[in-house]
Amino acid sequence: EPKEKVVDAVIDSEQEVMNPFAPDAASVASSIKYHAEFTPLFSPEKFELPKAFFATAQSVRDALIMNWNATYEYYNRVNVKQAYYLSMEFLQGRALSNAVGNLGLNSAYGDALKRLGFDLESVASQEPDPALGNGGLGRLASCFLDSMATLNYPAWGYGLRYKYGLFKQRITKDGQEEAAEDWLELSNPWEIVRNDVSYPIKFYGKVVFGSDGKKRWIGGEDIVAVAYDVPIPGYKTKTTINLRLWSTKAPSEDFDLSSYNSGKHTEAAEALFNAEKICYVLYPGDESREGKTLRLKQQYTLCSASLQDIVTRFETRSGGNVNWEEFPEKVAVQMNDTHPTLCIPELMRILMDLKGLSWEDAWKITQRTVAYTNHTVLPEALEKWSLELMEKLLPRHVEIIEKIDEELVRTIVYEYGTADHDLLKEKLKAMRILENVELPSAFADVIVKPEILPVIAKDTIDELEDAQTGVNKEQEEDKTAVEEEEVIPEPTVKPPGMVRMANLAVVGGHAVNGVAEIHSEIVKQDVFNDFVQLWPEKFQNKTNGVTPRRWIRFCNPYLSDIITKWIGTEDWVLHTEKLAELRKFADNEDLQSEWRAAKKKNKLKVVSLIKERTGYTVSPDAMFDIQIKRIHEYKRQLLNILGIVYRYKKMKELSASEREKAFVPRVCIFGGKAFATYVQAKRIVKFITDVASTINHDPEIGDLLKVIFVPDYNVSVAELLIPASELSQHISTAGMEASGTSNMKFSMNGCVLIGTLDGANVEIREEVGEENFFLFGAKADEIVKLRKERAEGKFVPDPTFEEVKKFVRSGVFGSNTYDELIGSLEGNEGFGRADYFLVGKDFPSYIECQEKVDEAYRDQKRWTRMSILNTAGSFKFSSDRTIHEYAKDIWNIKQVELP
Ligand code: B1N
Repeated sequence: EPKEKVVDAVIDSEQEVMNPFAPDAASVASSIKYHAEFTPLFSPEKFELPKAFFATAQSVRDALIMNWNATYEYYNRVNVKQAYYLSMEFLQGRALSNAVGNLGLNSAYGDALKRLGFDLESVASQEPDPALGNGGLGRLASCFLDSMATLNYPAWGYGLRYKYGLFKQRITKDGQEEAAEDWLELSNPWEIVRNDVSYPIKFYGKVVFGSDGKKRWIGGEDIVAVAYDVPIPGYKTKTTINLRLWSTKAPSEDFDLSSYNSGKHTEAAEALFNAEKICYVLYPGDESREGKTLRLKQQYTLCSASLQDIVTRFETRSGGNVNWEEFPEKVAVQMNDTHPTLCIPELMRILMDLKGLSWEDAWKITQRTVAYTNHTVLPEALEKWSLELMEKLLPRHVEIIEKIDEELVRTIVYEYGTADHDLLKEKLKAMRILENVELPSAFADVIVKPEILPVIAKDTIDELEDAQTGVNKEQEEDKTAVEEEEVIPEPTVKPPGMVRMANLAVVGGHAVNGVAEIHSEIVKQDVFNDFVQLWPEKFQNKTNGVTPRRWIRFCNPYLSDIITKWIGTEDWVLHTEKLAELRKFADNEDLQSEWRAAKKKNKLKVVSLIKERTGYTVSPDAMFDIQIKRIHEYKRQLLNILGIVYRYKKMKELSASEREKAFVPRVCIFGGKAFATYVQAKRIVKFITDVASTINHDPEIGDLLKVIFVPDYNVSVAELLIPASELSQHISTAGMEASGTSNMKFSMNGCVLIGTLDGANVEIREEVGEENFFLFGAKADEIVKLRKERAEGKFVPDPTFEEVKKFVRSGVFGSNTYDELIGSLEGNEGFGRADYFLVGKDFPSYIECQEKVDEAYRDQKRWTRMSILNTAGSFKFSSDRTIHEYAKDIWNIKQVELP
């Protein structure tokens, strides 16, 4: 540690301005003052917290730019193979503390700010939390960037610079309300606009033949994508990688000056708005036709701008002699879910139409370059685009997709032959990229004997139509019977042609991976089973991970100090397997009491947060029981809140002294946003807040039970809640949560999990030991059978479940009887599928499991041991491990340390 010089905080030499990040407090203070004065965003007369934040960030950014430049220059010089992570979402969270921590400048910045009359923590909390993502998928992308930089992997992220991030959530008496999240309002100190890095993006138009006989796409609408770079520092390394976010604008000539001068102001600016609106909001609602077009434009903008940039970099680094075959030796493109799947036809188009390669060569290169990560098996989340819409917006890409589909059909016919029609039909139905589209006529001549082609084609189309309209064979037969009697006219509407993005991603890439072992198995055995039979070698598992920097070291300094003290080194931040050394101290009384004290300090911070955000006062001595994630029926916040209601009912049945003996005091905390148009999810939010206001105001209950819904859950809130958690809930219907990543963060922070055998829970339980995990509920392989029984009315609900529903309906939580919510658990008329998520089925085992939780918590020694063993056993879930696996098994890139 450099000794501090006591100097007046003024800019006293040229040297300090030029070198504002020398790690001593004096020069840091000068640098902050310099930025407050010379790169101002506020007026000069006052120096208050917001200004302190921006000046501090600008000062840190100087260091990041220097390291960014050095990193980029070196990668250029040695022409390394680079990986590119394309994602529609990056959920970065605040950057200041993370950057200062990664650079190892905590004490320098802390001291410097003290001299200027501030403290680092309050300065850091001024930063808006950029929410360019919805949940786990976006946060995973951000954890990956941290690991790539930390491990010195030459890798970049590519995304979109949304003007408005995920909406701000307000909780009112009517439930959730959404407001725009204007995170750029005061400008973003971390981004660097690259005015020299921009690419044309086209939409609509038509395909023509050029004079060379090659196809060309003439766009009907032209916009420009401009690069904004966000430097991503690694921990204790000079390597600083890049998150390049695209922003869209109209070409400057598109402003119609003559319309403007003639008073038509809105018309004059129409083209500008049309281009800029592409990057206005993250995931705009896609119910309307407009919404859909916009989302597709966003996806294409990301793919086209990024690939143009990547191709340009490849050409530049190749010097005068470009050898396209080497492209996959220099470039790996990872598609974060199917959202960037247009990368496949876009790279094909660039290589063929612009670089003159043949289909065969372009296809080989594309396949070797791209890979696809699947993040969900929920059928409604598997992306499909209307062929008609896509044809209008991207005519050349649709030609390419049709050709890929045709080649796939050829492969399928070749593989399965034409002898077994049923098998062939089934395969075509499951595997084709195009849905509800006739078989390409071309393949008839090559593969299939002409006389049987029409048979296959017609039957296949019939089946596809059935699948689209959801009519199954038995219903079909029923209908025919009715038709014979009543002569109902044949429906004439043909189901619309669709492009199945996941099938395209599987066919066009060289690797497909799931995000936890159980999920990857479901992907192989179920969702993409037909493709596995063709190309088993493509399919892999890459269990997710989270960065231990943000998710332990920086968010939980109290626990970090204890870990470092007992392990004897801080190396665990980079080598999490060292956390396992804590195991041998799990029963040590000194460690145990330090461990509990740290938890208590973190809980006290949350007590203040809750007071500030909700007005409720909660006791730091109660167990903190937390469920924070997007609100979704499959995640079963409803199971949690019904469990709480049941607990409340039981409490009310006892006398005060019995109550205190029977129950461990709990603060049950929820956080999460519901998609704005997801009605059932919003009802769940409303129900939780109603239950909260009844219980929290019940004087008989007091500190024995409190229910808190923390509004506007985001990364910063998670950074406070997770370190304070003692029990956390990961209770999805088995088989539905691909992985989950907060489960990993909780476990790392010494929180014990209650959960089903789903996603990464399975592996967490294996690692921390089954006695340190509260397991309940049906298993993934039982779900289909259970749902069938449920639908056939064979399910006999447990009395506890009937009891809790009756209690809710009795009006304890206000006049509302929650007919839609409770009805959905029973499959009543108009309330949808009968308890599709099996809340009723799992309810008794959940309640029983929660009783075991209480019992374990009463014995604080046992509980603390479980807590320590969670941290100790969580080391596998560092995103460093995940990134090493991607680098080795999919990207084939090497770590490159800067000289
Ligand atoms: O991805 C996470 C997993 O840990 C979660 O289990 C999984 O639910 C999440 C469409 C998604 N899957 N799919 C999405 C996000 C945005 C969108 O527009 C789908 N998110 C997940 C990381 O692997």
